[in-house]
Amino acid sequence: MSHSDQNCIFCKIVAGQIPSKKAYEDEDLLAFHDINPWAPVHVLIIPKRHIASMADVTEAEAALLGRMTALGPKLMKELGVTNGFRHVINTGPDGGQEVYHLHLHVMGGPRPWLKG
Ligand code: DGP
Repeated sequence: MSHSDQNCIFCKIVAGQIPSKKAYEDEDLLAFHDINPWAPVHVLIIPKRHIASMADVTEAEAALLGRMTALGPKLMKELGVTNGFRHVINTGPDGGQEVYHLHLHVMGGPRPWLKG
């Protein structure tokens, strides 16, 4: 699995070649606000390393996935979300995935936006 994909939008965000509104960054993870939010607060948490989708995740990525998942509540709290939030990962064409760099959507804020 390659470290980065030169055609990948999110790898370009990791590299600073495309600007983003960052919410968190460390050695392995980056979180930034979604450009097309579905909720009042909508961040994407991604691994910096290029992993195309959940279909490519193995047990070797378990700790990374755990860190991504646990970062969601911390960011929601920091961003003022106090009444609950939603974690979503879209995978593949039938899963509605548009960007093929693994990302966890974390969405919160007042509920009218939530249909499903
Ligand atoms: P998905 O359908 O799960 O692959 O969602 C991809 C999300 O990525 C979608 O909600 C919009 C967001 N997105 C796409 N391009 C950019 C970008 O250049 N910047 C930011 N901040 N978000 C992006």
